Amino acid sequence: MAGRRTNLALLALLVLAFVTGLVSWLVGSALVRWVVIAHGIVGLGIVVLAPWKRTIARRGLARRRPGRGTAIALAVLIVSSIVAAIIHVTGIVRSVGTFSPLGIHVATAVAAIAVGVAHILQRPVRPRMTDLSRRNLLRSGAILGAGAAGWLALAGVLRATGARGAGRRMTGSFETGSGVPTGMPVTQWLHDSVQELDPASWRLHVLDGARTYPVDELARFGDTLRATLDCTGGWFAEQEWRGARLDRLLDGAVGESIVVRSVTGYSRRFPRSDASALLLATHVGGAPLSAGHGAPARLVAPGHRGFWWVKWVAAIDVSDEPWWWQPPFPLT
Ligand code: HEM
Ligand code: HEM
Ligand SMILES: Nc1nc2c(c(=O)[nH]1)N[C@H]1C(S)=C(S)[C@@H](COP(=O)(O)O)O[C@H]1N2
Ligand SMILES: [Mo]
Repeated sequence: MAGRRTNLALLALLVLAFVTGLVSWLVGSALVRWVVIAHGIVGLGIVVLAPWKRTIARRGLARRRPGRGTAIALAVLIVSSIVAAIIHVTGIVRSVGTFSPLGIHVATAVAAIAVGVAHILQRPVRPRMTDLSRRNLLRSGAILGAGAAGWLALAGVLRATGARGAGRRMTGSFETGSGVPTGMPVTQWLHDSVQELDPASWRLHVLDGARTYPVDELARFGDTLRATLDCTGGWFAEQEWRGARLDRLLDGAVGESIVVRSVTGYSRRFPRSDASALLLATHVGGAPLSAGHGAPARLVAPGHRGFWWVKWVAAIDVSDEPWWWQPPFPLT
């Protein structure tokens, strides 16, 4: 049955799209380029299968039975997600009210995975050993090949038309306010709110408060770093940051990981050996940080997506837990 194989291929592509999408937020190194490209190819592979799935859906819809609503909801979510993704990629529309095409893409994709599980439970497909035949593997290769052709065609059209989307970073983010800190969006991960802290009374607590620093003392370290803040919301900015390197603040402290905690409770954990690459910034672009961007001090974590760049830092400690002993994404 061609329908069965199409459904199984869709399942594989959906899982791969979901995984590569999430991994593209977790990888900070240059490897992210390949993850993002793989994500695009897999996602467009789903579009390639659309004509076959349309036939299956039409046949299925003709037989009214329970599970129909789930199937239709899934179709609406997947189509919305892919349309939003392509709008994001072109850069033609950057916001729809308070939403961004990328935000809509990810939200509908996450919802589609949940509804997709229900759809598969209501319309089960039993895999067979022969699904892994040479012939079917070649067919899978052809789907990915068509997805790759689609990806190249889209990239070519963007370049030829000079669309904004052609000039994005390897993560897919758009340049916004490089060298102009006031031009950077103020972004919170989930529901933190901007903290207005009094720099005169604020203190950084290091190593369980064994060392405390007022903001001007941190600024006097004078360590500078050019680094790119790249938010998973789809924008990035390169700035000149100034403050104190963590290897200087943590000099002599022994442990597996460094925990950087915000006054809001938001925190991230890094390998102890990363200290010299991390900066606790008090200044950006030659001026003190604004409240929105994390004053009196915020972390600068080159090679990590924005959600690692803890704002309104309260404390920096070392711990015996390994750095990966934390949720992959912040939970607040
Ligand atoms: C892009 C994701 C998918 C969308 C948008 C989608 C949508 C639909 C729709 C609209 C129908 C017809 C409604 C009905 O049967 O009542 C349907 C039927 C069906 N779907 Fe999906 N589906 C998707 C993925 C999958 C996957 C991954 C599987 C299984 C691995 C699957 C298995 C089936 C089966 C077995 C039917 C019934 C076909 C028939 O009875 O003729 N679908 N799907
Ligand atoms: C059902 C799952 C998903 C599908 C079918 C899907 C599909 C797509 C498609 C077709 C594109 C356009 C690719 C291109 O032309 O370059 C895209 C882009 C993108 N998706 Fe997804 N996606 C899914 C889930 C996710 C998730 C869970 C995330 C993040 C957590 C994500 C993040 C992104 C990003 C950042 C882009 C822009 C990449 C670029 O700039 O090329 N996606 N997605
Ligand atoms: N305390 C705290 N720090 C945080 C966040 C947050 O929600 N709370 N959001 C992070 C995210 S997702 C990003 S992209 C950057 C954004 O920095 P900006 O607002 O200075 O542009 O801050 C990070 N630091
Ligand atoms: Mo972010």
